[in-house]
Amino acid sequence: MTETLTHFINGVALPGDPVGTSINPSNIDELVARYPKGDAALVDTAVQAAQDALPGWSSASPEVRSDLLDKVGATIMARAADLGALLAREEGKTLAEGTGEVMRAARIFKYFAGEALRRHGRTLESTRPGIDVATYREAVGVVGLITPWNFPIAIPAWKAAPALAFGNTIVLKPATPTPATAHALAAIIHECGAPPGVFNLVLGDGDVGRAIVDHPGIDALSFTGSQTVGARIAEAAVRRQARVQMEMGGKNPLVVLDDADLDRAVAIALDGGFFQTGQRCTASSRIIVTDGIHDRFVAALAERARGLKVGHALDPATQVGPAAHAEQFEQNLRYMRIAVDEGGRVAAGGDVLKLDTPGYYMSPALIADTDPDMRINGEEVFGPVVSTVRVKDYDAALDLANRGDFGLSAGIVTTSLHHARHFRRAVRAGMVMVNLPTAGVDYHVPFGGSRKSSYGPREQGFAAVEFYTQMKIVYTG
Ligand code: UN1
Repeated sequence: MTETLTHFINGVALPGDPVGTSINPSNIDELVARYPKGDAALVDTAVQAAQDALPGWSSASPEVRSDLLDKVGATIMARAADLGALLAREEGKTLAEGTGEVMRAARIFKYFAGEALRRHGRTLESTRPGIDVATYREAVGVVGLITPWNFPIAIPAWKAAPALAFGNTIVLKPATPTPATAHALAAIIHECGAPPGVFNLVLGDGDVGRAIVDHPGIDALSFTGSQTVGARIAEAAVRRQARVQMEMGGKNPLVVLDDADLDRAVAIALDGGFFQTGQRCTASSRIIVTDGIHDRFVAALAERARGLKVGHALDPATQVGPAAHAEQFEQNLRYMRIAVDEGGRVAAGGDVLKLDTPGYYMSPALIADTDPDMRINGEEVFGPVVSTVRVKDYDAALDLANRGDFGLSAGIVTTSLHHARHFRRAVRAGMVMVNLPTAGVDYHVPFGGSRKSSYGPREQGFAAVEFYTQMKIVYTG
């Protein structure tokens, strides 16, 4: 079934010439949706609608906002099976991963339904007698959300839910490869009674994103995507003093020490490296292994990687789906060639797979015996391609973990309390995972990295209020 999508502007589903196509990466002969592509003029209309809706929405009772978010969460949850299947068809993650992501999106809305009611201001004692001092948290204004294809419902949810909870209005531009999932979310938000203009969706390509970034009516920008695009957005935002928050790439190290439980270490690496086809900014893409466990670990991980069932996202037996789109697929294969040319040894996978349906399938790849300076250890691949580096001890592992431009998530697998505690403090990353995969985070906990991975206040959980509100300080005499 091919859906025809619309924009959503000022409470109206706005059709257009459906020139864009969303393709099922598990079967590229299948069209998931056709969609219209917006332009700068349409972004301007959407921003205008969001500006007009702002006074009403930001001053509405928090109960009104909470009720909307709760209803959106419940509706997503009730339709999790269908939405999960749509997501798996459009993005290529497995049905279980797709449904899990939909449930995450639902729970994010429910969490922020609670946050909307919470009191985020403070009262302070004045140094002057008879004066009251209080801080309030007010909406920032119209927020522009630019979201990636790898979490096509959870990331729009984790930006939109706090934005709405705290009284902002929204213009969302979802990633080009996954418009149908974002459209389904927008339709639910409207169906649940969002007032016209509170939540606007503009579909399209990079020019829509740029029009949002450069629009003087957008007060804040939240972006998740590549570092290159993010750097440009930050510059443009700072130039016109718009608030900006960005989540970008990672080259997340997973350190495996000699004293680790081997089976556990392998299971953690398998999950962090290959699940969701490695298409997570938090993926464990470089594994740093100490000498004493190295050979056993690499052999066991290679064997498990070879055993993973790659297939159509909707086949319940599939463990690893296809790459989400052609460009990503080519990038995975390009990095395979780069790694081999630089001297890496392919311990498993990396082959293009011809299955029953034509899709972007490759076998999960483990590239062993790599040198820390190889490009495969510095650049984000965003696919099921994992490298290993051998080091002599913990100190060398930590040193390597701290190299590179990124600093999103870092993991360690060890039974040593001493090393786990030291790593937690000394590793340069926004998130540290001890005996857990670097990817896979809770929906109610702050999220974000350091260095080139993130910029601006943290997303999610109790931290989301920082970005989506501005503080007003009131003295009363
Ligand atoms: C996760 O690891 O559960 O785009 C979430 C991404 C991240 C989210 C990862 N912003 O991959």
